[in-house]
Amino acid sequence: MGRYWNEEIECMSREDMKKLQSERLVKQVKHVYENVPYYKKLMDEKGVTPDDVKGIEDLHKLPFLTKADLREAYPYGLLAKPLSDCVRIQSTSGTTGKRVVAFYTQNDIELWEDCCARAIVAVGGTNEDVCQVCYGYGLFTGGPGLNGGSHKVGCLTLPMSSGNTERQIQFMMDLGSTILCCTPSYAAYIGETLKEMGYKPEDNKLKAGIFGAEPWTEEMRREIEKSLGIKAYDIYGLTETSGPGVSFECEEQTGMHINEDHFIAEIIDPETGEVLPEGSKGELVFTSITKEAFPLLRYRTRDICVLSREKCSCGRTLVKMSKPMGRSDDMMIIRGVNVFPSQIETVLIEQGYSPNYLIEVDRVGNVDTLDISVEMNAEQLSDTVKDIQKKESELVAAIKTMLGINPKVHLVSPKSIARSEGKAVRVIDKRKLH
Ligand code: DLL
Repeated sequence: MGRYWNEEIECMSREDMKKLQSERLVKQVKHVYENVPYYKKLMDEKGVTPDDVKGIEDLHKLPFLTKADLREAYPYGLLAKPLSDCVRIQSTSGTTGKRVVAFYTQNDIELWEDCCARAIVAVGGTNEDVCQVCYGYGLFTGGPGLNGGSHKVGCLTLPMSSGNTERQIQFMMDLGSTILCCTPSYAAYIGETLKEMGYKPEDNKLKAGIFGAEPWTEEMRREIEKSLGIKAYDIYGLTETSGPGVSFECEEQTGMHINEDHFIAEIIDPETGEVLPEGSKGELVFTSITKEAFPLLRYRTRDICVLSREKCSCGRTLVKMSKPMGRSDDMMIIRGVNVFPSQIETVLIEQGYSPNYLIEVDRVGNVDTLDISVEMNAEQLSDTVKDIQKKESELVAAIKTMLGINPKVHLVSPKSIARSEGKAVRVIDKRKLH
């Protein structure tokens, strides 16, 4: 098996890719206009017709779709195919607002799984591999997406779903899993549990991990790589555009290649909606050009990142997105300062702490408070109260340097912060509850 799943597409010249995207976009806009009254209305209000879109250079003429539109159109309002053509739904956990329900035709599933197959091959996966999928199965897209990709590549697939960590480890050891797919926070937890069970990183057969579905830092990548003895790769996606596999990392590990034959990416200013030049940091917007049942045009992801067309050593020409630096709606404004949880995570790991922490934001009187609980490691447990206070002050100083605001830091005992088997909850913002 080669280095690519689909070399023709993954290494296509820019000119050919633009042509392919343009053809598909023109067709898709027509399909949506004719079959989705909700989007037709948005286009009519903006005075755009399918005839105005002749190629990707006209993409900016189309209206945006947001999560609010998804809520309003819930559940069937953005469906572009009759239900008789749809074979599956997937959905988000719905922790914020109404859940998102996405629909798939059989062809949509094929293309989605194909995207996941590209991600698996990009980390060195072949039909010789044993691929352990411990993303959740069910409504969440992580399990079904990577499961489908793994089948396509021909890996022996372990459809573990999330949870039951000791059983995960037993299968990993007994069957010799070589590729691990789960959230980065769960990967860190598996690493921690392996160590507790007396295993060394070289005791497992894992070579690569495909970790995504939540933000994670470079520092956390290094931690996971060390504890599992693997290379850790990022994968990105969202339910609205299919699930995992919208973009994936290659051996260079410097950002994720976007599957541009299926998704056109734009970066916009989240405040004004203006399209920003390549290389700018802003909100990622996706247009699905091949999806049949649930084809969102110019969908605002709220994820903040940067796109890069710098030549990649892997030979792929697909544009790369940086790790999302947070979501425009996850960004906390604390005492007027923009704070992303990833900034705090970077400091914690740099200072030698584990990625187990909880950020609590509240407002007392008119003043925002920022409390960060961080687990001590086992060695620190024997420290005196004075030592612990000193370490807390050091962390306060380091975080103050990073953010410009003073937090309260509490070092808590190991294992006292709940571990996550899926997406980790890192922030509790009590201000929203008042
Ligand atoms: O999390 C799909 C997925 C499953 C991606 C498995 C990767 C692996 P949703 O539950 O709809 O879908 O959440 C989508 O999660 O808008 C991002 O904010 C965040 N996200 C996804 N991947 C990453 C990543 C899946 N690699 C939302 N880094 C997205 C940072 C990510 N954030």
